[in-house]
Amino acid sequence: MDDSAKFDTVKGQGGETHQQVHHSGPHTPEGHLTTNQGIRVSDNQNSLKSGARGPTLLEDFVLREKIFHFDHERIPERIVHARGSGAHGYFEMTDSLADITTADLFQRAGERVPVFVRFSTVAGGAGSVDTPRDVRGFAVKFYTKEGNWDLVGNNIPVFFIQDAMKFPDLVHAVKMEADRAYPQAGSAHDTFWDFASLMPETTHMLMWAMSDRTIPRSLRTIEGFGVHTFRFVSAEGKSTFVKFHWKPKLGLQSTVWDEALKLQAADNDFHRRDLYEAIDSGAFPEWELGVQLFDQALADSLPYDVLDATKIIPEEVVPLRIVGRLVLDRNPDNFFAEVEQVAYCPANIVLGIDFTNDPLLQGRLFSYLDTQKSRLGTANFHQLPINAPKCPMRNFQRDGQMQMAVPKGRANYEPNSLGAHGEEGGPRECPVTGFTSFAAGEGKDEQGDKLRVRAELFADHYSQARLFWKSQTDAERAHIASSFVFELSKVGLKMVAPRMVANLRNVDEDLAARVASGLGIDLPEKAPAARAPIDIAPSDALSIHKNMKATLEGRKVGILICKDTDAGALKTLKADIEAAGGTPFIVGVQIHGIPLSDGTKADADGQLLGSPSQLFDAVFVLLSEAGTQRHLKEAASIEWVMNAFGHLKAIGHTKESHPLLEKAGVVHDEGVVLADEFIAAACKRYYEREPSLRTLA
Ligand code: HDE
Repeated sequence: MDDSAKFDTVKGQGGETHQQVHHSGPHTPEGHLTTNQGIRVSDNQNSLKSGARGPTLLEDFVLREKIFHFDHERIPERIVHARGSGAHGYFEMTDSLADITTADLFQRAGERVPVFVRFSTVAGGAGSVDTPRDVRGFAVKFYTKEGNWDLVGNNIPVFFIQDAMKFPDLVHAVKMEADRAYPQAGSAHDTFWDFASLMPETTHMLMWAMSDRTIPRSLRTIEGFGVHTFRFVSAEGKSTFVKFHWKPKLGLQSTVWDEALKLQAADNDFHRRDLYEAIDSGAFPEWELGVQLFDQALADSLPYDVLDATKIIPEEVVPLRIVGRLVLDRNPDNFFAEVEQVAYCPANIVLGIDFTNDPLLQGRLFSYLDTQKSRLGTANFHQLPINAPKCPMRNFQRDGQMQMAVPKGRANYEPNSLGAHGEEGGPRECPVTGFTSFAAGEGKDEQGDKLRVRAELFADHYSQARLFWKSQTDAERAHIASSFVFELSKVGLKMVAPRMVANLRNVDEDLAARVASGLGIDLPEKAPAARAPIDIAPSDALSIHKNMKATLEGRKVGILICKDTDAGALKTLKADIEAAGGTPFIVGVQIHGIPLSDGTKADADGQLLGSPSQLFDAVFVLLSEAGTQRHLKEAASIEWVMNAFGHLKAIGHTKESHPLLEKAGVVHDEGVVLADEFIAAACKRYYEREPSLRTLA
């Protein structure tokens, strides 16, 4: 039904005017607007006044309530990971782990568990852009039949620091600087690199952060990692260590740095929109869940510590076992109620899963519950629909601000004998099915005197940074070295860049030399290493380029058309893109009624100025001869083509469009093709083009 409203100004009896509204919407009692007390509202346009031009009356409870509620709409944003997007979906077990864990969700292959997932950037505020260079959060709440399990991970398998004690320092250093309140949402500034260069344990994570992992093309093309080592516990009480990995069905795909920068101007909500539109169109994002399973003997045999969150276990050492899939198939109904109020907590675990002594994880077990109280204002935040478990929940906790539940009876303590007197005595603990913690402590140094120390192998800060570097392709190495140069070039404190390069010499001499030369500084002396790095065999899983998929599925193709674009060619191109699983997006100088070659008219999906080519995975220039002449004088069209080329994308074109490509500086290579080769070409990016386009370190 058309619910549109029309405003009219009408004269009252005394000659005064009223702003009146005529609704064509429903006039059923359910359709009536009310106050929060359920009082029907007669006029939602005008406040109550004493006379048409007289003072507004304090007694106007309708106005006061409306403004009062509005004044309190905001809640504190998350201290980190404030900018995020979320979706509902399900996790489906495909390979039972019943022999390894009693966790209910891992028992029966084929069974589904509802989930809510929130992706985020780390450093920026809630209103910041989606595409800065930053780690992405990947938090999953599983509403299992035996309680909620939150796997609160990131898209990088390691972390900057080893001990929770350093987290506030790390976050203060990376967020906008304390006195000037900039830069927003980026690590390329003094305080971050000052801290990082003084903390060699950050080096491994810095390698990942400077790689294209932190400038993903889409949230649908990132991996996710639980980061810490957790435990599975079997029915016999046996513990197996586990690391969790999410692998995207679409493969990995990142942008290039110049593209990420330009995306910040083109679309602040690039990732949020991409996720929403994919789900809305039925192209449901999907990941596989892989687990690395190992025992204490294997952990003891490794040259690094499995309790150290700055270390991975290469998949070549402990292979991934794929046990399930995650599908996101429903957008939130309300962003605030769901995405903003969802309260993840790594301490939310279920029977069959347990923690380890990772000192970073242990700190997180306190922090998340604590922060929710300050964000959501009450200890009863678990009652919000997005946070409440979908299985029975009962205990003797009572009262508190915003208590929504209405517990019945006298029994709010235990033990009690009220049940015996014909009253409801309330729930009781169950030693058989209740959560029991793994007795733990079987690893070296896992028990002993109270000490403020770190375990011995934590002191190796460089071996895995080196492993990461060695596992990259040449193109990826050039991006990593260039990112170090970009970020350190933004640092004003003179001692920081040499200190950082001195650390990098422990990772790889070539990397350090390239960064020093890119910065134009002398190679500093190598920093002393707390523990001499060792060589570890490279791992293909660490490279983005070795894990990309040549596909158009889930990708967007921009098609630039003009007044007399060939109608048949446009139709075929759109159909071919759709058949390959991609989304065509027509771009025109004007958006409505563009006359095509056969006299029919087309509408564009976006106007040229608002639809620069960084929004697309590949582009097609579908111009006529006359159209090309007009576009040669259109700066936005020249940039459209030039940036598509510079961002290493496939460019399809008509023969007639050729002069525009020339003017944009396009050099013909494998990715610059006519219509018949376009679909195959559009499935990938052309990284080999890059050295001829820009100076890389
Ligand atoms: Fe977090 N982290 N974190 N973190 N983190 C928060 O919790 C914290 C860490 C991660 O979408 C906060 O609800 C400490 C590692 C994600 O809502 C806060 C330490 C990893 C999210 C907090 C860490 C993460 C958060 C802020 C070191 C990857 C967003 C608001 C001891 C495994 C969740 C909130 C969402 C959010 C604390 C380290 C991931 C302040 C103290 C390691 C994905 O509680």
